[in-house]
Amino acid sequence: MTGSDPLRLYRTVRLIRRFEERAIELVRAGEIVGGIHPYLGQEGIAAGVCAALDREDLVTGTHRGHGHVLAKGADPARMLAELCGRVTGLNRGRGGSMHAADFGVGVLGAVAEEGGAVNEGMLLEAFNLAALWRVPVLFVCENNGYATTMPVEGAVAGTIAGRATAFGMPAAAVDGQDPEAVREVTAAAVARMRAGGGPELIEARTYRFDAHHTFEHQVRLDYRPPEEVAEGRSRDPVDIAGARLDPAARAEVDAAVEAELDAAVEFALAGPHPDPATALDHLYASGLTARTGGG
Ligand SMILES: Cc1ncc(C[n+]2csc(CCOP(=O)(O)OP(=O)(O)O)c2C)c(N)n1
Repeated sequence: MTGSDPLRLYRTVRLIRRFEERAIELVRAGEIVGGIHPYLGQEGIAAGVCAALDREDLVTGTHRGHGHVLAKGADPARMLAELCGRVTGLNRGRGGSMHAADFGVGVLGAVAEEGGAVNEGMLLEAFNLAALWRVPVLFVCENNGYATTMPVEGAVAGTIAGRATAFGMPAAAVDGQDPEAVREVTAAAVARMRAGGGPELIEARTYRFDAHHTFEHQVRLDYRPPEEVAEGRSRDPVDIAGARLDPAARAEVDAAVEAELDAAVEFALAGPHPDPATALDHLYASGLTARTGGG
């Protein structure tokens, strides 16, 4: 489905927003161990990109990846159970926040190894081979201005788009706070790829509304001036998408999302934790078994 659908886009950004807020509550309650990297503020990108993809298209995400999994169509209840480490989770509670996968909706999994960050040589190697072999892969850079506490200006020489164009790949920049704009630019790139085109890059400019990681809620790092945070938060993808709906339709979506998440929290917390005796299960592909004793 690639046509414009304001209701669907709003529903997705609202679902991700409230999912993340619920997940933060569950971190505080000790139900999600280890914390999360909240996607708050960046919802418009996952929503816009995935609205331009088919179910069969494959996506892979990052450590800040809950929004990608939800926007691609995974069940929020099973995703939340995964974050809570329950056997009812998408990956039996073994992937958790940073490794959630759902092959059924084309989510290969989040990858928390930062090999794709724009200053890694690995990214340039991937760009080179993708361009050389004309692989139909869309690279989406969610430029939120920071890597943890490091501002992009202090770490990135040249431009992000320039890294792609150096390999002959088309590159587009888009306002990542506007899910419809993201959907449009993605749909155009995907159409070129389906017609035989090679890889492309989209740099979606955005702002991380919350902490790099929930651990930051306990320690003040003070790397972003309050005026900058206020300015960043003033362009909220939920409001931008919501303003395109009739207020009654918006309220209806909000209520439906809330009911879905109430049920998701209940489902997540009702699931059992994995039996410690099964800790070594699923570590090896079939044919190999984990060694549990000496020798
Ligand atoms: C290979 C590797 N080195 C270091 C880390 C630790 N780490 C986790 S998130 C992060 C910063 C990522 O910044 P960015 O790619 O800009 O994504 P953002 O957090 O802004 O979404 C780092 C260094 C990691 N996950 N993997």
